[in-house]
Amino acid sequence: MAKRPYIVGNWKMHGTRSMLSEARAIDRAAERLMKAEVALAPPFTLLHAARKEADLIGIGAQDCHAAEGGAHTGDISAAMIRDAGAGFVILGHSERRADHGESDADIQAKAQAALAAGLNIIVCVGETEQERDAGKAEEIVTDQLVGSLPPCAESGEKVTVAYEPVWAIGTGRTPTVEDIAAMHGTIRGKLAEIYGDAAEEIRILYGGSVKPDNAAELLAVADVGGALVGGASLTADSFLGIVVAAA
Ligand code: G2H
Repeated sequence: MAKRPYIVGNWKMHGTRSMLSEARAIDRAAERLMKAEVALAPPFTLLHAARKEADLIGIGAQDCHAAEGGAHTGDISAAMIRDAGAGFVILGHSERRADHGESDADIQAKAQAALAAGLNIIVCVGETEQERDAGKAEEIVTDQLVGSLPPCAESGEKVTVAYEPVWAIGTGRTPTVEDIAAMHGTIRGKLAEIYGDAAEEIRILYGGSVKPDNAAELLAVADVGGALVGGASLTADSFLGIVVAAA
């Protein structure tokens, strides 16, 4: 059965309490835009308040630690995220891979911890511009999938993959629709190898400079099951422009 498109806003390191009004406006509109499944990933500091402000849309975090608890100053566990009222976590975003040196193995350990804590996961993969120019995009992405995804998932429903070419993030540049279709097809094939039939339930999002004016075209590409949106998710107006394009 075809699933609703999944539109996820990643606020990154943006947002103080004054931005909760945007979450509230998105939540209110989501009620009449039920053709899409809508979610926001604010910073940790806003998770609990965002959950209270917005009770229709999904609320998730942008990272978690792999351990259940312990001496990890400054880190947040999957159970803490769940306790704050969130239902999912984004893992392996390229900014975490680059800024924090996260390896595929680190991300896989976090993915397993998140699932064990009852969170759904969105695992990000994507090649750099140099890797694409060298003709290695598919190899890099499939290696990231094998290395980062939990080897077993009780249900594909709990796992989402986001394809985010690094060179398209926050740059205003996007791949051609043909390139996105080809990569999503490759990802779908690899997911089937990893998970068998359960792979069919896994949505593959596209991320990287999704805006209200290109969303309809990007979301119409074969096997694009939604979008992971950064800059354009920071105001309700612009994010809802993308949600409307999806619905
Ligand atoms: C990619 C995306 C959100 P932006 O990082 O994950 O950000 O839409 O700003 O390119």
